[in-house]
Amino acid sequence: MSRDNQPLKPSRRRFLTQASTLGAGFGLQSVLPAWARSGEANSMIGLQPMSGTEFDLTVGMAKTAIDGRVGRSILVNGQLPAPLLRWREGDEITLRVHNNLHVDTSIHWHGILLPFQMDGVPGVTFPGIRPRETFTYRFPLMQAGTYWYHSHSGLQEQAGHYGPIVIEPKDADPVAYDREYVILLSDWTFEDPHRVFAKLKKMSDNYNYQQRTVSDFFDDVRSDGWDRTVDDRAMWGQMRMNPTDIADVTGATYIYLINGHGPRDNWTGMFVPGERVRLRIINASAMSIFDVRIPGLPMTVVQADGLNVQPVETDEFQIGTAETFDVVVQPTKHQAYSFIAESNDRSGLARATLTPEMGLSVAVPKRRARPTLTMKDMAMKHDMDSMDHGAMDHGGMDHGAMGHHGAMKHGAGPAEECIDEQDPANDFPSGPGIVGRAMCPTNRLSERPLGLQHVDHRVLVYTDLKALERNPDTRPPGRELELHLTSNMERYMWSFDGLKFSEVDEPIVFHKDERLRLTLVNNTMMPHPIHLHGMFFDLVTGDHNHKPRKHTVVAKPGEKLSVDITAEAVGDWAFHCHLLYHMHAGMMRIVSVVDSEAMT
Ligand SMILES: [Cu+2]
Repeated sequence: MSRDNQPLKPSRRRFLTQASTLGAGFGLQSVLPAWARSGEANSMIGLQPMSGTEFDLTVGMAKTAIDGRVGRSILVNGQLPAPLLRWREGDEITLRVHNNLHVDTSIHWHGILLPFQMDGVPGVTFPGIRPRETFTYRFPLMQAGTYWYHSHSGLQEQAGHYGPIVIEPKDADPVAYDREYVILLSDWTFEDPHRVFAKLKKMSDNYNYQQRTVSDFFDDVRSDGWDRTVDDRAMWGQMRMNPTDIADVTGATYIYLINGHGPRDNWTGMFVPGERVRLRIINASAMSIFDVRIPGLPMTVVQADGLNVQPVETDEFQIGTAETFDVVVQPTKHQAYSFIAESNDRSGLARATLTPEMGLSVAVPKRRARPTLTMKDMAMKHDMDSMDHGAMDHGGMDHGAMGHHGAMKHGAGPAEECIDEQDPANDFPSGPGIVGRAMCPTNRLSERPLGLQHVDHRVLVYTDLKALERNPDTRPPGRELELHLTSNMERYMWSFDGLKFSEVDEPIVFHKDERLRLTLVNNTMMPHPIHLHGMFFDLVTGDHNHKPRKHTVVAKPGEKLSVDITAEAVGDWAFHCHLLYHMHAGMMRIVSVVDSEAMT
């Protein structure tokens, strides 16, 4: 099939039909930027980005068609997602951001190394952009790769204020490919994001429609036996937790989008069999962690968070909120493939199609069984598969008392892996913001993510990632900082060390040019994608010179992981969980990189 001989564009035709049924006055046709439109002739030859060194971006609000319904969203230059910005490493760029909203806005350039005044976090690095005002960002590009941008004001990101960035390398790209697509994942709700947050505050498992039922109970009995099932149930009940509590906000309210297209809109990218197709996959969602696969097509991961990694082939990977992964696929057959991004709690999925010809049909796999948390996710000694229930004392296992009871250690296994609470060195903060402590946190970087432990194909784990280039700083860390991820889930309180952002006066201080190790201990039952602005994390995977370097790292439940950081960039930087409502609830800090020599 020739590139010029593109058949009709069913997806676009349907889109226009929807637009006319929804009312002609909304200007819906222009809402999707060209790069995000599906099955277009021009998508055969690549994306239509905004490129160059000078950009004007206008933030506004308008009605938008999403998966056949009308919602109100925040648009940049009238588009959802916001325009693809295509930059070149080494250029200095200027971006004038005009605010047409009635409230303040901002743009943060996620993963971009720049002077902190250009980082775009209101109250941390600049005052924000007032209505009708313009803020001019200007910075040099010192890196290449796939990144994204989004509002750092209130809950605007949930309402559509996000877009992709591709920075072309100034030297030859080590990744070979014939065609590329940006695949930007997001979660859309027709509810007002503030209402979503208010509902979470009122009842944190509001969107968890997947709680286990009586029939689940009898299924469990059939597979696990009566005693085990009753034990398991009683235990979860006494902990006042829910083993299906994987995500706070779920497919009960979300539609999962790819390039602004819902599953019905079915974003479609074309290929010629035999081509190497690079997919730049960005998780621009507010609250969702996705499991990504293309059934029948292996994916070679070549980049993570914008930086090249040694190519590694896999069949599925998990992408945390704000992470990016670039993969290369090479479909050789004349057939269509489904690109599937399933939310990690299995409450919904985003789907797109890769095809050599419009109209080829391909099955969308059914959603898989929802995962359930195990005792390992609580950082207890054993998971349910190996636990000796007979020896456990369930009586004292109140969630509120988690970690303050000898029974939590179960008496088995090497004690040194668990925390000795008698040791004053293991002091743990207390207060209303903390319920629960991981008593036996473990490094889980080589483990498959929750929900993918038992799938019968290859799954990427963090320790598979190795930087393509030697790490720029291989000094051993001079000091270590430990930070606890904490929560009181029932009250929807999320924090570091038990204190929410508004309760903390002091920043976390890094000293300029020091190499330090930051250790994160996740005392909560949820995975948290933790993001530091302005600097990369070198993930401590055991590799010496080729640690994967990331701007966002997902800490699994009950996990203790470390990252090494070179504190190069003087200034104040936001450091937070990238689940939007967790950040909003207070899981955030400021990191100040201080040049003490300059001060003396
Ligand atoms: Cu979080």
